[in-house]
Amino acid sequence: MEFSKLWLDYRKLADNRSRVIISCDKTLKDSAAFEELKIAMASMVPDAIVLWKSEVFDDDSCLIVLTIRPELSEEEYDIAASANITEICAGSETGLLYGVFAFLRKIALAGRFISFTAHKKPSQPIRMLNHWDEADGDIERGYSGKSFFFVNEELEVNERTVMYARLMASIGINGVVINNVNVRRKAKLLLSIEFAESLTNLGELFARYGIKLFICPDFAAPKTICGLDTADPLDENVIEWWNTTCALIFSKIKNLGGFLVKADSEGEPGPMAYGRTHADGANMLARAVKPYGGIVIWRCFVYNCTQDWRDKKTDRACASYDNFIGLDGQFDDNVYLQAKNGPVDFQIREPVHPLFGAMKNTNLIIEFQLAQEYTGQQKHVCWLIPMFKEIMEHHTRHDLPDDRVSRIVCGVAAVANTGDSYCWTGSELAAANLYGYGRLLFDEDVSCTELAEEWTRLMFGDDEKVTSAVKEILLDSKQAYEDYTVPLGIGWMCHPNDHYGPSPWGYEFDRWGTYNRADRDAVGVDRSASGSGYSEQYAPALADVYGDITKCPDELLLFFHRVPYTHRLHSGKTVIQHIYDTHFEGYAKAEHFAELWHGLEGKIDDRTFKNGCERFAEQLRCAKEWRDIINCFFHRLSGIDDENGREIY
Ligand code: BDP
Repeated sequence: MEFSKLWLDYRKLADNRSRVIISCDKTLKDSAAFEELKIAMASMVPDAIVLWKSEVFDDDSCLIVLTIRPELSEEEYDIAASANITEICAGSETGLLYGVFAFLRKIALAGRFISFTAHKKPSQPIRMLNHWDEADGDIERGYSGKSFFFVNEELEVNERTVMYARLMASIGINGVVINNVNVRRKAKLLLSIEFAESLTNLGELFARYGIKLFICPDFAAPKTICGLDTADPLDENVIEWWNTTCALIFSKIKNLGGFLVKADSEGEPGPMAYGRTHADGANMLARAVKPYGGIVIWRCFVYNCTQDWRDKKTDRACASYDNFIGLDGQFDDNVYLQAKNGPVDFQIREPVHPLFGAMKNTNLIIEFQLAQEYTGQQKHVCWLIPMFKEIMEHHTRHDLPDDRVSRIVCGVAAVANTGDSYCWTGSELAAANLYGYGRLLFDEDVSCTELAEEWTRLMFGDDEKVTSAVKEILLDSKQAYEDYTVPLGIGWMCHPNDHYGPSPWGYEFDRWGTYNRADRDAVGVDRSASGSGYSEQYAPALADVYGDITKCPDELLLFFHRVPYTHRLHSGKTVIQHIYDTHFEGYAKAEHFAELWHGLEGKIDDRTFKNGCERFAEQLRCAKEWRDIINCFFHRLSGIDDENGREIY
């Protein structure tokens, strides 16, 4: 089984020692924190012997003291380091592990043992990854190979899952959902005795690394597993079945955190089939898991996916809010509603989901997508962290002293981008998304530039040319992708089904409710008060900005308004000229990225270099296709030429 260690490939430090002494209470000798230090020291100071406590301490020794301090909270750590003595204190073994990873990161970046202090506790309490893995090994929207959790229909615990747990703990992930929200085929049996043992083993591994295990159960399990003729959440037999099942699985799988549920959405079963509400469904499950400290995360991605494109009054963007706003305050305290970052579906540009500014009495989690379904499928480099940061810092105008999304949510989840590919994420550069995501949730103050630099150096070492090229690529990649793909927030100009490459009419006459409404006169969807009314779902101060064509930010103009091609943006350009310019510019940026990458030959390992070359070649091919098809589409519809006389094919 071959796989890369990504950012945990500890390199040799510049200063060697003959002894590394790890001093800690005997009970911590078996902890993951202690083990990680041993693994790291063996590579970073290969000539040293690593000892547990020791009487001998001289100039050539390095002492690392690990202490649990009950006055610190569980995930909080405190580090005081000098070149020879480091003390890491934390509130629990998990906190110690986070402290150890922070210490290792710092010395790896410095290349030697250094003096520093650090005191941190995570910015977000719930920091989750949602895997969309199927029990048969496929991954929905997976661009990194097959599942490494499910191999030959069995749930694995092996070297790879151990490495996975280390990687996740190193970036502070504390909850992992291992199976797809669409619960298909054999995954329906995850609640049955068949999987109990392997779930227990995986749960134990995760627990060692501070990660709670979650599964997506089949909401219809009382029918599919038990053979009842209903899954009605208010039916006594159904309630009884869930209570008994939860008693069983939680007693076996000690580290089970609870369930993630996609209900009444895109064909998944849910309470509405029985005339019940989402609150009825979520609360019934929440009560079944409550005695074991479990939680239920219930997704808000609910809309009519059989819409009629001729019906201009129905707007998919409105659906998620409309389905849930009336239920505010009706959910039990161990229910969390998980809403996607935008109202539609992980497009490169969407406004922030209106529920974050509106639901006042409900626990909320925001969901991002690391798997680059709509953002280049890990063939295009698209570093999403600047976008995540911007969304977390967005002011909802909720009537709270601090109205930012980061203060409103109780946690964050992201659809994972991993698989069994050698480098975990298909492309090495896509691993920067995974890394940046975890680090940002743990420490919201870290800047994107710092993160890009940190990740690049941990992955590729200290060559300045490599650092500066990779950093530049990462930091500019999201804007480039937005520029050569879909303009001004309109979204959905990709191929139906696989969601890759341009197809401007692809979704236009389809049932999914994802329209651009482009014709010869105008483009965009009117979502103002006089249109679909979507803009009114925001707090008044924001509704006023989004709903008013003169105030709406340029980058969201076509999401909120339908305008003629000659409409002038705040930037001073017309919509049509903006489309042409950004498409040419975006492609030129992609060309520049490829050149930068090619300049790194011999400076990064061959395998990574070649993988990058192949992917940049595909990014260029596809970016050109986007540029030409989108420009040509709007050129033909509008009949307006490019002011700069460039040829539009
Ligand atoms: C969409 C994906 C689909 C997922 C769905 C979801 O295309 O495969 O099942 O989201 O989030 O983006 O449930």
